[in-house]
Amino acid sequence: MDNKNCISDLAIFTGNPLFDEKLFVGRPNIGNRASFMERMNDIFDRRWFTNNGQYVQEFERKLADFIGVKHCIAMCNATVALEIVIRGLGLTGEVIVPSFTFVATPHSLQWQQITPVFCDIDPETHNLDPRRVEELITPRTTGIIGVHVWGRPCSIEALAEIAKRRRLKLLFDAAHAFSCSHQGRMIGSFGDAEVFSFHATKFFNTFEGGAVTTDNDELAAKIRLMKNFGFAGYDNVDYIGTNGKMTEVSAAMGLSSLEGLDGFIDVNRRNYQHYRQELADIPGIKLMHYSETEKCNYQYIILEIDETVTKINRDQLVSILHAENVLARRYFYPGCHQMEPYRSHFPHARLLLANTEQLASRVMSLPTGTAVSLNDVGNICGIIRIAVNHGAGIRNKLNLQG
Ligand code: T4K
Repeated sequence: MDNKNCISDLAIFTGNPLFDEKLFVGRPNIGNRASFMERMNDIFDRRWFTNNGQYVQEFERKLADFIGVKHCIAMCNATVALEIVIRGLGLTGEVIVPSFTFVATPHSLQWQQITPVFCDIDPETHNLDPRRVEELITPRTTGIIGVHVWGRPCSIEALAEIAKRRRLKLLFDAAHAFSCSHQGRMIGSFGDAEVFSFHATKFFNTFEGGAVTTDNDELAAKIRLMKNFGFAGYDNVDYIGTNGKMTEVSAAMGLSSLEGLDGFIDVNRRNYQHYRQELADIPGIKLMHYSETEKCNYQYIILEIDETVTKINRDQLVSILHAENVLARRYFYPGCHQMEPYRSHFPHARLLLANTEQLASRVMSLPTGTAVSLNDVGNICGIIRIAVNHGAGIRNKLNLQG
């Protein structure tokens, strides 16, 4: 379908949004509704709601098989999963992380008095730059957390080589990367462990939820205890623990999402390809590329705006889209190092994070998923095309800050 000319300049910037309903980044996908309702009835009938119930166990088995890993431990969310695996791995002192990530990544360290040391990214991949990682290692460093930003794998081999040589633990925050592969092997099977998020805004969700995957038997056993207060049987606590358990309702949603997985990815891929086609010839707008040889979930539609070409900057474009009910987002803005407590702890961090700062000022995310149609994609691209064509003129018309 060719929507390139489907909206005219006159259709937008009228004061009345082009879209009647708001189009969100992060609108949840809903898997097999009927099977979810069946499982819900079963949960009520059996009155077993949490604490390692049968749906959690089934969900864990299915995920471990899907990823090809020995252990999958389902959790209440990825943030708690990160906190637990960080503790399970025995990380202390300093851990190297990107600043270009969701703030949960450094918070999961800081929460337990471990210092996140922010490392710059490669501007092409948006992921940790291994050369910069090496420079930040000190005698206090105990680990590296790579984030597979947008579901695109980090430089896994380079990070693994550094971690091995410098005797550091290697953990991956795979919150964005469920159902993605690296060199034919599923994300979730690399490093000492990986952590997924199944938050409602992820293309694959369990309402709230997360999981740790690992091939390390000892670590898996420890994490299982830690997510259940450290209980190793009735009346017997072996470790300090917390409550990281996934509920049966979330697991039921996860099983229904698994049934819908291929459909979600098909829709995401279709939307992505349509965005690519529609945006291809707009100067200064670069759509982030997904590998054609690996498995991808296509859940993020990421644009980089080169304002020296577009004559309109990222924030102005986001405002224009918002005025038309397209709720584009600035992820990850302004970069974790600019958020508290990190801004106060490391006031000069930005001097070492030039690529992060630059990317955070030019990246935006557009709506996709099953709530977004091809026609919507065409119209969103139409708004972007017109905004870029008009450049500064539109700035005046909308009375936007110059
Ligand atoms: N590591 C990384 C790299 C991550 O990206 C994340 C989470 C984590 C770790 C931690 O994972 P979890 O502990 O959350 O499992 C959202 C999510 O809350 C967060 O899970 C996600 N990353 C992050 C990138 O995005 P916000 O602050 O953008 O959420 P919010 O409430 O603004 O929602 C985004 C949009 O989604 C809204 O405009 C509306 C739409 N929405 C949201 C919800 C919850 C819906 O349409 N329906 C919904 O139910 O953080």
